[in-house]
Amino acid sequence: MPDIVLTTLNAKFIHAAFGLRYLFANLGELQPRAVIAEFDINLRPLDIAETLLARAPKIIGVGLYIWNVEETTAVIAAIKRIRPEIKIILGGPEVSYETEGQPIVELADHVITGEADLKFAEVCRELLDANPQSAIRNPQFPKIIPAELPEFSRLSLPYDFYTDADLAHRIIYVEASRGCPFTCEFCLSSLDIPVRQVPLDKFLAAMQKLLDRGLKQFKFVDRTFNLNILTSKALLEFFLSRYRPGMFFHFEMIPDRLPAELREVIAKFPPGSLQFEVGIQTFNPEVGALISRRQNYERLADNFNYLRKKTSVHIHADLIVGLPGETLESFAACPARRGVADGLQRAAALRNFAEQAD
Ligand code: B12
Ligand code: SF4
Repeated sequence: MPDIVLTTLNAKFIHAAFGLRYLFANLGELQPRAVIAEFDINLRPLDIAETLLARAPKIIGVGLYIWNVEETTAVIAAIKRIRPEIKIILGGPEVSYETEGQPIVELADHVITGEADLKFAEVCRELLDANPQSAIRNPQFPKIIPAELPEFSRLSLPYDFYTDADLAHRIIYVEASRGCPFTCEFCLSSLDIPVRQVPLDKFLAAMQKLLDRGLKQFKFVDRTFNLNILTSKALLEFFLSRYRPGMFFHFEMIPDRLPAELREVIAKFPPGSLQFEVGIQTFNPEVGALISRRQNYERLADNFNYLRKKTSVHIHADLIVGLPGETLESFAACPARRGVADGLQRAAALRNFAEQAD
C-alpha cells in the first residue's frame, strides 16, 4: 500500500494532470512509496473517496483548480469523516493565492502555496518516518506553507510519468518555461513572476523521448511561448525537423512579438500542424490600461494579418467582453476611436476577425 497518494479531479478524463506528475517526479527516495490517482469531475465524490481510502495512504496530496474545488471539497469531507488521521495536503492555483474562507482549507491539514515541485517532497519527509511501518509524525508546521520558487535546474522532468495509455488517449501537456512577465489584472499568471526557462537541452531530450514513444500531439502550457525568441525558434525548428503527418503542436503566444526569424519558421509548418492561442483580450487601449495590459496594437494587427495570410496556423484568438471600463458599444467602437485607420473599415475587420477566429 502506498504511503502517499497524489490526486486531482481533472476537468475531463482526456486532460492529464501535469502538475501532479511534476510533484511525483521530484519525490526522490519517497517515490516508491507514492502513486498518482487521477479522477475527473464527472465522477461521484463518494466513489472517489472510496477509491482513495482503499489505498490506505498516510498522506493524500490534492491538486486544486477552479474546475474541481467544489467536488474535491465533498471528497475530502468524506475522507476526513471516515479516516481523520490521513494527512490532507492541498496545493494548486485555487489555493495558492487565496486560502481564507475556503471550506476545503478548513478540512485540510496543510496547504502548500505556489509551485510545490520540491516542497511537497520536503513536507512529506517531515511527516513520514524512513520506516514505512511507523505512524505519521506530527511536526510543528504552519498550516499554510509557501513554496519557494524552484530552480528548474534542480527539478526532475515529469515526462516519463505519462504512461503509454496517456500518450495514446489523452492530451499531453508540456512546458518549456514558467511564469509570465505581464500583469493583466484578471489573470492569476500575472502573479507568477519571474519567467523561468527549462534548460533547453534537457527539455528537448525529454521531447525526443516522447516522440520516440509515438506522441504526435503536444500542448504547451507556457504562458507566452514567443517571449524568448531564440528558445521559441529552437523549439519550432526541433519539431519541424521531426515532423510526421498527424503531428500537432499548440502554443500560447502574445500577438505583438513575432520577428522575421520566427515568422519564417512558423510559415514552414504544414497545414493542421500548428495552433496558436493568441491572447488579445482587448482592442481598447483604455481598457488595456485599466487591466494593466501593455500591447502594441499596430504590431499586433500586422502579426495577426501575417499569421492569417502567410501561414497555415490555426488561430484561437481570445477577446474578452466585460473587462473593466468596457461596454458592448465601446467594444465595437474602439478601433474607430483610436483613429488608427478608417473606423468603419476597422469595425468590419473586427467583425471579420471575430467570425474567423474561434
Ligand atoms: C491545462 C489547463 C486547463 C485544462 C484542464 C486541465 C486538467 N488537468 O483538467 C482545460 C483546458 C480544460 C482548462 C480549462 C479552464 N481553465 Co485552465 N489551465 C490549464 C493550464 C494551461 C495548464 C495547467 C498546468 O498543467 N500547468 C503546469 C503545472 C506544472 O502547473 P500547476 O498545474 O499549476 O501545478 C503546480 C502548482 O499549482 C502546484 N500543485 C499542483 N497540484 C498540486 C497538488 C499538491 C498536493 C500540491 C502541494 C501542489 C500542487 O505545484 C505544481 C508544480 O509546480 C493553466 C495555466 C498554466 N500554464 O499553468 C490554466 C489554469 C489552471 N486554468 C485556469 C482557468 C481560469 C481555466 C478556466 C476557468 C478558463 C475558462 N475561462 O474557461 C477553464 C475551467 C474548466 C472548467 N471545466 O470549468 C486558471 C486557474 C484558475 C484557478 N484558480 O484554478 C489557470 C492557472 C490559467 C490562468 N492563468 O488563469 N484549463
Ligand atoms: S499575458 Fe496572458 S498569461 Fe500573462 S498575465 Fe496576461 S493574460 Fe495572463
